[in-house]
Amino acid sequence: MTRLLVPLLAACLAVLTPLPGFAGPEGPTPDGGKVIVLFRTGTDVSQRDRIVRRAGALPRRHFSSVSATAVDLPSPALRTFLEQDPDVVAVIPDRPVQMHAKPGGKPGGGGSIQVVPAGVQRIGAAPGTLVWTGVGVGVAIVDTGLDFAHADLQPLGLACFTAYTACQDDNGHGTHVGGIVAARNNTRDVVGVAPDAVLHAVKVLDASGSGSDSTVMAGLDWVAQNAESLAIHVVNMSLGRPGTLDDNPALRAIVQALHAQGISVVVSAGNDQTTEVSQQVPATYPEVLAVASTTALTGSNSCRFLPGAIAKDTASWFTTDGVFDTATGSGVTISAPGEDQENVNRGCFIQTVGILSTRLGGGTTRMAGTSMSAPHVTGVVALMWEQALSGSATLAPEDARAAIRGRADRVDAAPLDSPTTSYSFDGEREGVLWAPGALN
Ligand SMILES: [Ca+2]
Ligand SMILES: [Ca+2]
Repeated sequence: MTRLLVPLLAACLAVLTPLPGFAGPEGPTPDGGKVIVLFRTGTDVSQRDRIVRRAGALPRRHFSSVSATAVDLPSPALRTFLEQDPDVVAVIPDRPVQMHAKPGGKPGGGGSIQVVPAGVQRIGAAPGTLVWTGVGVGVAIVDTGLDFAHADLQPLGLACFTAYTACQDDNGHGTHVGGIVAARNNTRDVVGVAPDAVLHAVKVLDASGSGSDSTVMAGLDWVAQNAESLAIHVVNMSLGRPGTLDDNPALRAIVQALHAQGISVVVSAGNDQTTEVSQQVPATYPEVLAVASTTALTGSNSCRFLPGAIAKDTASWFTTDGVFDTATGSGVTISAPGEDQENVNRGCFIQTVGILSTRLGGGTTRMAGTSMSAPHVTGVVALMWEQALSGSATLAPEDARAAIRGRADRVDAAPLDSPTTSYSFDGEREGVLWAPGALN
């Protein structure tokens, strides 16, 4: 993964090129035939089904937490029929959603010696340093699934959800994210932030790492219905799309329902450094903990135009950021490692060294992105939950946020400025996630 670096000298100004695979601000175009129909509150499933079919459309999925149904429109004209129904509030596009990571470096291999990843070390969660390990805390990984055969994730929670045909990961992203939260503390591969937490696969993204608002809503619906019986207290969503706070009121409503249930929803801020978190869904929702990316370690530097190496705790060149609004709860809650380090070569390109975690098929691999930042926070929330439960208490999502923000490391100093031309300081140095602080 490379990127042209900032020319600190005007003479070597270089053209910034977007990386393949990182969706631009507009993102993919919605499929016009796939929509989400929002109904008046209280319109039950049989009514919704009847209304959709009467209009000549096909219901794909009825949601439980909200009065909404995902629908296929065989012809665009049918949209008008639906909109005319007095029980229909709105018909909105079922917009595409993407995972927030790309491979960032060579596979890490597998093996007989357990590595403590740099991100886990940076946030103060290396094995043996904390009393809590996530025992008894369920975590929903809303992603591409989990690798049920991975030796370093055993045992996985058996209850799972898929918007496709199986809960098994067929991409690798969900398995990597899951390993950052809870790779086991044993003698192999890696170790996660909360190695004894119970991971549940909620597969809402396909083999290419893509889904849509309706697959995400279906996954969150399943979490809302099953959280109590499965002790799911934290949801990780390392995904999103460009959007606005109110462009899908039904998705927002499900997230609000989870928040009201006392579940912390942790979301990657996004991998588009040209946008703010307020332009990313679901990261912009005030109910979620949006997480931006920093480097865990100081990189190497062979570029003679750069005065020094890119230090640890620097804002990642790709991260979406945006100041936290204490009045609304919108904005980046905290930064956490989304890559090990950024090395700068002689051509002044940045080479991202990704986070080491579990790989689909076994062993380990590296990936980078805010997708990797969010699960560090998810793991810490799982640790905080175990601590709360040990005292017969619970942990309200806003209390989790306050503890994470209030006792972050290097507040007012980090994230350090990225030296890339596309970086602009968002006005707040919220600090880096610090597990020992959050745990008091
Ligand atoms: Ca391990
Ligand atoms: Ca910031």
